[in-house]
Amino acid sequence: MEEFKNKKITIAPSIMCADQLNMGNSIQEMLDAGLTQIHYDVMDGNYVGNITLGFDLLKQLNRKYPTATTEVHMMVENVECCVELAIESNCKMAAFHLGACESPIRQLVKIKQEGIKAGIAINPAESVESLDYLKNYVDYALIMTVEPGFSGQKFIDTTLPKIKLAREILGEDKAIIVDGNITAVNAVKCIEMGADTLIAGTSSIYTGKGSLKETVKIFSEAVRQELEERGIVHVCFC
Ligand code: S6P
Ligand code: MG
Repeated sequence: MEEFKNKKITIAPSIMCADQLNMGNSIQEMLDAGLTQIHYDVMDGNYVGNITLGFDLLKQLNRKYPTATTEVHMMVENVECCVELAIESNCKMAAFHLGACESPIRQLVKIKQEGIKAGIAINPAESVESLDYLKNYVDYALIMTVEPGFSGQKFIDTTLPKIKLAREILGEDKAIIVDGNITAVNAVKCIEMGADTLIAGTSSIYTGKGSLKETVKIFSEAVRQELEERGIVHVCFC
């Protein structure tokens, strides 16, 4: 369990699960709760059967909240076009789906050239082996633990060994984000496999019970306790 000592775990709130009618307040609430990495889902209605947040709003958020590490998750068919828009929005991290892109290396290079961290998103039914060919170009992998498109889905257990393999391929320095039904129990399973960033949605901090500060505290304590029960101590949350 030594390998987990002082390991940093990031909790990143999924903004599509926050109060979208009061977006400014929602962001401020996240920052006040100590959460600085903000997961921003862009869905185009083609790659997935849902339409969510767009780049104009992202640009405004980045202008108004420059301290937020906006991490955009593009579930879109036209990756090339959206990479341009992500760059223009001034986001800090940007990931697209490998299965949607014909020129992943070119797109990753383009993102990184702008000083933005570049990520590859991988669906539950896709393999992570391709990361071996991309590892020199990516800063992080975004492993979907549900199929993309909607919040409130059920965790797919067969994604767990993929997280382990992704960690082996990427080494210790790159981030591995897990996205979808990250309850405290599922979070711990993912951390044990090598994940370090938890996307927090309706399963954890947007439960409607209490303030965000309170739900974040409850969630991080629950994860800490689950980890301790497995002998993993001294993990820090940021
Ligand atoms: C889903 C999207 C996710 C969700 C998040 C919601 O396609 O990419 O980021 O917002 O998974 O969390 P939860 O806890 O409702 O599954
Ligand atoms: Mg997402």
